[in-house]
Amino acid sequence: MEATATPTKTGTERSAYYARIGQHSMTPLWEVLGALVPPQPRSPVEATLWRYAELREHVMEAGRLITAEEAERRVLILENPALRGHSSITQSLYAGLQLIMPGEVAPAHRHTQTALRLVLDGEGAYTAVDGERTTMRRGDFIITPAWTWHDHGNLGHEPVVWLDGLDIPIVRFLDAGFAEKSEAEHQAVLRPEGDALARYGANMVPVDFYQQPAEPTKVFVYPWERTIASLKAISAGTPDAHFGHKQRYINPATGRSPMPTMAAFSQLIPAGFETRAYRCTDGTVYVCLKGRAQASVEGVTYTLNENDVLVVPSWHAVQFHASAETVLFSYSDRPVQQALGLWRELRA
Ligand code: GTQ
Repeated sequence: MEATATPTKTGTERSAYYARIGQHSMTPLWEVLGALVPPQPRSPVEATLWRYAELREHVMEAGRLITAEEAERRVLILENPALRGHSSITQSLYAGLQLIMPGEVAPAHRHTQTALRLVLDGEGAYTAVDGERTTMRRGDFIITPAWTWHDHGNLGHEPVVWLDGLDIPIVRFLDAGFAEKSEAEHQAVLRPEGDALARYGANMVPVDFYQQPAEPTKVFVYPWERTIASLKAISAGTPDAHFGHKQRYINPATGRSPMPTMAAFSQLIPAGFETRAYRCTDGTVYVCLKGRAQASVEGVTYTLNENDVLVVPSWHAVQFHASAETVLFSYSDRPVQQALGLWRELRA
């Protein structure tokens, strides 16, 4: 029996053919199949460390170049070296350092992108979300859910810097971005500070409150003092081999991630402890809040000091070795991957 036809056309013939079908906006799958359907993730994202001690002066210089009002948001984007021009730290996530000087206001606006803030440097700023202000203290993890009005201000005497984490690339990918500016520079204060945390964040909710699973959290601030108290108490026990002592932030009303598009975590790694190699499909942005650690990403070592930012791409093996007791905050697109049945992890 004769085998099925096995054309052996030359490269020239094929190229001419590709050019002809290109005229019809077609292209051959066989040239790209391996890249389209890889045996495992091959992220173009580069593992990268941003050292706050080196960045701080540049962030402060932005404070002399442009006002918060002019800029609307005075932010230096942390752009992955492999994704320059895309305003992305991973394919799905955005990160930036926002600066607000004493007396300044970053005017009220809202958008369909969700934001998280992690306060890094300085005291006296507040952020307001839908009528409630919260004072920003170092290590506080604060959320601006999609389509909520928000403005930031600095009532203190020092420059204040925080990390912004947004799902900008996800919303851009879906072409689902809407935004509007408020007429008012800052929104009216409708509730006293601490109201949301008291109503929704004390293991209770209002008696007639039942939240839909996809709705964002009403608790929009996760104070550092609570995070560190929890981690410290837990650290009396045995650390997990891959994480040390790692907790996942939740919306207390649903048990789900506080934001539908981004997960956030805090972990304490005891002094001298080394975590075992771990991979997951959610590329993750880590921020060192306390201590000092060596991170090894696919065998390349990075030293993390306070306020340093490290991005670990999807499916890259990561290990941490804490020189001193270390606390890491991190965020990723895990809830998106889990909702789509895509998320995987591998523990060595
Ligand atoms: O604070 O509203 O870093 O809208 C990027 C876009 C911060 C904000 C960013 C934003 C904001």
